[in-house]
Amino acid sequence: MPQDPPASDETPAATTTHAGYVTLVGRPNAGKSTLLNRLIGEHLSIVTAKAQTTWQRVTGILTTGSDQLIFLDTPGLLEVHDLFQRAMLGAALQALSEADVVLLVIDCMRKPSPQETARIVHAVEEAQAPIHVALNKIDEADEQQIEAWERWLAGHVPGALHQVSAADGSGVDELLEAVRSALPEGPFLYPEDDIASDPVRFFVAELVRETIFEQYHQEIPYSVFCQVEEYREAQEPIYIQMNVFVERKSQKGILIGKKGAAIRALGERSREKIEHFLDARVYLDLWVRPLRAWRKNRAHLSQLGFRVPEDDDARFS
Ligand SMILES: Nc1nc2c(ncn2[C@@H]2O[C@H](COP(=O)(O)OP(=O)(O)OP(=O)(O)O)[C@@H](O)[C@H]2O)c(=O)[nH]1
Ligand SMILES: [Mg+2]
Repeated sequence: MPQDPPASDETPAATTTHAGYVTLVGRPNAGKSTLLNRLIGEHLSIVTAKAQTTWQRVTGILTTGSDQLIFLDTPGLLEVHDLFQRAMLGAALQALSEADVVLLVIDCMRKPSPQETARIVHAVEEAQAPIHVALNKIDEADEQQIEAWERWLAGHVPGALHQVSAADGSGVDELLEAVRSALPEGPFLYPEDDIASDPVRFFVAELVRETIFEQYHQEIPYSVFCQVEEYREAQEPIYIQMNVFVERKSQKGILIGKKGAAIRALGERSREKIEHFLDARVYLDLWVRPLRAWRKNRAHLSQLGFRVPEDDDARFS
């Protein structure tokens, strides 16, 4: 007759957990934010067809079983032409320095030209962590384009390659498994149910900025910064007053449009997105305010929450 195992007063061994920062870096428009959203399963980081959409780090957290992956979406690795772009590049390089795993995202549709690859080489040199490469947009790229990148990467980037489409999800599960297995051992850094660490105000302002990228053209999306001024949650609908800062007075007129039509459309579309995100009714009050040449002004940038690296730091030039 089988015997019961002897009773033991030893506590069962605790499960070993793995946790770490996975930093998504790459050129502007490579699909980093789309990939972050795909990995997390939520529209956390704003996505548009225009380059330089992401301006600050966005954290997305995925806890599965005994693993916690903290993804850091970053601004694109760009050529710097003003103080604000120094802050953007600084944010990307800072997140890169904090990585336990680097996830380099490549847009296969573009050629691996010297202009395209210079910043990537630089980032790879800075990286202190294992690198995984997501060759993105394979839903649209052809074999030749993918092979051109595979050849270039083989000579320049010491990391495993994964062909993915952040847009339709193909290859993303395999990529996730590979990144998971590269995580260091350690305790969870966030509660298991958390998917984000940024405040709700940040996401709300980002949704307005995303809509500005969709509805306006030329320099306008790049001249506008949104910041929540007031957020009254106890009210029904939730009252949100948002400052929409423009660089020049003349841009105020463009933003508002003929008889206010443009800003009304912006307000309506943004409100719909915010209501979907919060799952609550919202009254959105947009205030367009000039903040002269904020992209070039250290004090304004600091007031808006951006950190500009010091002038003498060659990595940011
Ligand atoms: N066809 C295709 N398009 C994609 C894919 N991933 C992203 N895109 C598109 O590429 C564009 C840029 O995507 P984003 O996710 O905003 O790119 P990003 O790297 O975050 O860009 P920045 O924030 O500007 O650095 C958008 O129009 C996306 O819809 C993909 O796998 N396939
Ligand atoms: Mg982005």
